[in-house]
Amino acid sequence: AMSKKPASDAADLAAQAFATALERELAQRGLPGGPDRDSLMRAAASACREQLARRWAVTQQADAARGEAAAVRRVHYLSMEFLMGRALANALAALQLDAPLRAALLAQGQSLSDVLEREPDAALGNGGLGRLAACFLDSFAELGLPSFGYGLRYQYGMFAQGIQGGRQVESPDDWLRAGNPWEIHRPELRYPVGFGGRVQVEEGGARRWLPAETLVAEAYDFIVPAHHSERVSTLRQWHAAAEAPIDFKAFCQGDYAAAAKHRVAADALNWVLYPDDSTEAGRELRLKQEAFLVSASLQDLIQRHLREGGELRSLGRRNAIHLNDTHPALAPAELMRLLMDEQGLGWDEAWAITRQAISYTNHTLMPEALETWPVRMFEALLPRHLDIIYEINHRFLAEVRQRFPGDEGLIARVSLIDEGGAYGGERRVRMAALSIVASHRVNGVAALHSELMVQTIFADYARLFPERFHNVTNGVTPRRWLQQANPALSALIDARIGRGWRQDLGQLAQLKPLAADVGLGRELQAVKRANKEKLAALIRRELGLVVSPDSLFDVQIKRIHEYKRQLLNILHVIARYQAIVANPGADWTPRTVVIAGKAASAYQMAKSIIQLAHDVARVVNSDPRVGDKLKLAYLPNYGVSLAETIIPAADLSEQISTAGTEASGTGNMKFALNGALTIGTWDGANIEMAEAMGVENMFVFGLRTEAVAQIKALGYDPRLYVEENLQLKRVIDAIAQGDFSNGDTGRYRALVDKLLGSDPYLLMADFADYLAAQARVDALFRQPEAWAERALRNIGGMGWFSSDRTIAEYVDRVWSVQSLR
Ligand code: DL6
Repeated sequence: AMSKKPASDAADLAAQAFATALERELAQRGLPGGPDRDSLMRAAASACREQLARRWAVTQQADAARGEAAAVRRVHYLSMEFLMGRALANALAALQLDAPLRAALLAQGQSLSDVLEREPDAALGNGGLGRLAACFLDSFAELGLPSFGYGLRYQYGMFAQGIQGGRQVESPDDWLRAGNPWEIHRPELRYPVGFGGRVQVEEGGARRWLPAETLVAEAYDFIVPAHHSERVSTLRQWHAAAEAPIDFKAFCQGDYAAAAKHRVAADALNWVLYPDDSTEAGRELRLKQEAFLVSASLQDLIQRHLREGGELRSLGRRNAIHLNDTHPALAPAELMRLLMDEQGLGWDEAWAITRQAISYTNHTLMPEALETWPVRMFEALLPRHLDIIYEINHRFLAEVRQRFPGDEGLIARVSLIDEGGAYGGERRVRMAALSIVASHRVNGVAALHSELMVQTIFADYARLFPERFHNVTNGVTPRRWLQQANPALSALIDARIGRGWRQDLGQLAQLKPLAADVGLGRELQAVKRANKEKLAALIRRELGLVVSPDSLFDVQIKRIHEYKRQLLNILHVIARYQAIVANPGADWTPRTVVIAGKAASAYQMAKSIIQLAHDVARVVNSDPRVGDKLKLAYLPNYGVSLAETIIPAADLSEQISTAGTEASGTGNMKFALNGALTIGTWDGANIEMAEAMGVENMFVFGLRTEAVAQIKALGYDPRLYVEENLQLKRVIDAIAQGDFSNGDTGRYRALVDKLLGSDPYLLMADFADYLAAQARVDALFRQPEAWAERALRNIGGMGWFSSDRTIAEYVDRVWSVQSLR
């Protein structure tokens, strides 16, 4: 029964709240010359925050009041990453405060967009997995799903990327430096989280963990509003504090280091988001962070359940606990511990609750990204959890032995403990195995990924528990990725099919029959052109590089990873450059290639790719023979806000991972939604996108998954492809002989050797087909009407890729929540 306030009321409220907050800001900051943009941004955030807090209270009351009878099930989404980006524009749109605030700011002589720019990104995530979690929070709110997102309040988010001499340099992202105007501290929510110590066996055999160290988890709430109701969703982020901030005795004795010991331990835990999205840092601190997130979140959940009058028996029925990849995979062990050791349940009862509550999403097939932890680290940090994991394993393996007697190979493969074969004798806990065994549902994030998941990395488990494995294809929120990022395109769509797509993205299908409308195509081109001018201005500001908005904007933005094949893109740029230089008078389709992305700080090959991109850019961009025919722009410090400017300006979206390696991709969806055409492999969600929009509307190239496997099985030799293809040979030779590195032949030796040696991602094998697809791109771009028609067909086909649809599927197939709005 929640509804919007009439617009005039909202405007009055907003103006009042803003004026009050601004006064407070000015008083606090004492700015004699009037408010600066930071103060205005903070005042605007405060004005929103008050209303969000009110909506939060109403939402919580409504959820709690539904009670046992309504069988409401709350979803608890546990994730080490939430890549939220900025919040102000989203909050203003959701609260319908954008127009009144724009007016209030004008009165201060400021534009809304300039003020919005002052907000730092909340970059508490590495890439796709973290941004997906942020889109999900938006959909939780929009769908009215009773839910909590749970994460950590890192003091430093994803590192800031600078470029010096063409190389990536990392610096800390001090996003909380000026405070966070959005967070609401909840001092009443505090939970102890233990580490280390020993397990005591009590009379009657009960186990009790006596931790050596205890930290306290303090809650900070970040509120995410729905856009079409007064519902909100909550991201609860945990901050670690020492139980007693200083050891007073040690302090009085003058031993300040000892006095501050606990505080330092707590600070370390809050410190930093691990800047690696594919391989675990293998550091004790990371495991502590994971344990901290899980324990605090589950204690919070149990306490809420009991406070609302729930019985322990109904805990699993009333609460879904979702593991966003294996980072929170300690959850089953911790839930068992809390239910048995703290609440006094027996194993069977606790296990039934755990299995009923827990579900798990896998986000990658890369075997090196499957998280495992040394048993000795568990012994030292989490001895009681290790006990429980051993017991889960014991019972699970007994079951397997019963079903498959004598198959000890299977036992070794599925055991929750790797006995050391793969790790030089070190025994390790397999977190994915724990997640699967403890879950009632396991899902992949796109159709192909889910298929490969059960055929490859989880084949044994799929044989044991076929009913657990499902697919839920990812999606993105149309509120941020179309309405907010691309207001001009939104207005154009509104004018043709109405505004309903914001809530029901499927309505975009109404654009399909209009795709051949030349007038609409021209309007679309005009919108794109304006967005490209904005991006061109940004490129000029950032890089001092002038690019033409008339050129084809060809964009690849994502984490730098060999499997994502930014290197293939760069090889194409080099080939094109060489061809232009060889024949400058030919009728070239002008291109601006834009690349952005961060490399994990320890990932040398990815860093080398970044450097090569800069070296190639320097040569190409300064060659007078080339001019507007080709430019390469590497934009530094990629993040959510930068993506919001780049994506609406793209003509071409590069989604060129080796088939079978990209779990889904979500950038691919954002681009197509904004009218870019995709050049892509038959990988991840590209496949479902092609099917939804018509494969003829995508530039598909490259070996498919089966062919990749086959070629590898037959003994892939990349050199053969190079020897056969003169164009490719010239490209590789140019890199090897130092054409882009001032004659330094050593700089890219490792990179070239890998391409010619093993080339695990088959760049050499896909090069020719990629270039052929790029030639088709050129040809179509020269026919603006045909291009616009395809772009409209892309947009029209994207209705299914809303995160609202994704969440509705989770609700239906994974979380079994009956009472959605
Ligand atoms: O599911 C979200 C996103 C997918 O779209 C990407 O394809 C996938 O690479 C990404 N995975 C990660 C890191 N994975 N782990 N662990 O970000 O997830």
